[in-house]
Amino acid sequence: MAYEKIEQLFINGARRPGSAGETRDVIHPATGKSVATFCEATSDDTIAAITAARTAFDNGHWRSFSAEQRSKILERVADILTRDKDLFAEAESRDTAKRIVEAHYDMDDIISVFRHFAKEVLKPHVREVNTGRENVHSKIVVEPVGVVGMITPWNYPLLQASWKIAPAIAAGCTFVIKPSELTPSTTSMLMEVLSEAGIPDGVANAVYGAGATAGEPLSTHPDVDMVSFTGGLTTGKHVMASAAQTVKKVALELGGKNPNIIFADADMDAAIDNALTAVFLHSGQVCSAGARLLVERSVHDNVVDEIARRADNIVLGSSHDDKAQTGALISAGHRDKVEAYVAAGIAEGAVLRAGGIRPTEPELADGFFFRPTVLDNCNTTMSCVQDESFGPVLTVEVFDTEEEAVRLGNDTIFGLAGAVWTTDDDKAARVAAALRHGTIWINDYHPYVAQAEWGGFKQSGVGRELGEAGFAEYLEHKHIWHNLKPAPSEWFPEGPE
Ligand code: TXE
Repeated sequence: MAYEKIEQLFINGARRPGSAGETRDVIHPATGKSVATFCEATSDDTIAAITAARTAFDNGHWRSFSAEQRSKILERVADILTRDKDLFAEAESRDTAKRIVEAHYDMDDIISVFRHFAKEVLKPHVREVNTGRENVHSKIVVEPVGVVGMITPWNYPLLQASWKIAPAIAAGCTFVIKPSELTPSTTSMLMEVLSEAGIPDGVANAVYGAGATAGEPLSTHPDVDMVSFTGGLTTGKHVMASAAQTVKKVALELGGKNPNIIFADADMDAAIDNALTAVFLHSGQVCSAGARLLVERSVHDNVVDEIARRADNIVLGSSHDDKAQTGALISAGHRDKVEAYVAAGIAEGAVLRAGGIRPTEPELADGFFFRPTVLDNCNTTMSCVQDESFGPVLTVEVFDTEEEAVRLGNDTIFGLAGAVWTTDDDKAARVAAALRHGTIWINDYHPYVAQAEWGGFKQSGVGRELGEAGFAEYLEHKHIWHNLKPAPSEWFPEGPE
């Protein structure tokens, strides 16, 4: 399939430029050069997209699609994405500078997400209620929430879009999505796939551009029933407050500050190797990155020496460089933020053990690269331990007891994910139970599957994506009470004449 005009907005099944005629360049992070020019939506354009989604929801055609039909559409989307996987992976890696191999892994995950919700929608969703009364038939049915506003970030652009779009289609919702202004390509391409798979006009709409203009109506407009947001904490709070004005349903995934706990009795080769992947995968631009290493004092020196040595050996490079092990940060502004975060950590007393600098290779000079960084001697009073860097930065803290490990692991406003490394299964189970994070890995880091819920405790968010709960987010539950033998209730009987 030729993906044409993808730089234009997608509203009511048609491509169109932004009404103000403005555009924005997409910058390839590994070179700093423009690789695409997308149309910029005004807030009026987003409102037009919301109106299209509202009309498509209210006119009844899409709602007449059965669960089986919606399931077939999702399977078809997965098939088309499989067919066009290379095109999508190229586009994703061009916008994000992630290695092409990682973009292919993302595509496998994305396809599995569509297949998961294709199955989820076929499960029975009607529940009979035993009211204890004769002559009453009572049941709970599910219905789509309605029009969903979706706002997504730049680190896993199509993956995060698919976590929202697949369940929304499964449920029978209509939607408007605004991908990050830094990485709009694959979300725009997906609109063509949805049309090819048989989604009616107006059900799926996409607008591009700045959050404060193109994104804002998705949390404020009264025709939007739910807003689902993935991104930073500050913007997430703003979206939630805006959505409160019209009491929208809100789903938020806001990142984390995730503890990776290594006990002295762990399989050290596995623990150290995975500690590197936990934090440096995709240059740390992962909401579940294991950015806080908590290590038992007796093994601290060996563990940190080895992690620092291996961090220094990580090869940075562009997406098609076979030797590269990770890539650039998303933007110059984001690298500035990561550098400031490292400087603040050092000023607060952290000891720099690796990285902390931009790479010196001339071929990387134009990209937004930053060396994998290890900050030792950290504690929970430091901003570098509490704030999300969202870059390739590991902070190291020590602990002496299991209780202390748990206390430190929970000493954060976030609660997205964490891991524990030990050969003692009972200890692992106790720690997993005591950590207040949405995903806990035992002797592993990072794997997730579409069948399991994903989301955060505390300020990491509201609601869940994936799994069964990730489908339920897009459903309303309706109780239907059918009195089979109607009779006067006689609550207010007629009084005496
Ligand atoms: O995110 P923003 P940014 C974290 C990470 C990062 C920080 C800031 O710590 O350093 O967030 O990143 C849209 N109304 N995460 O500035 O602003 C915006 O256009 C509606 C964690 O890139 O949250 C984009 O589409 N939408 C995260 C989306 O919100 C608005 C992944 C996310 O951008 C808006 C990325 C508004 N008023 C960053 N303002 C994760 N959880 O994985 C902005 N947006």
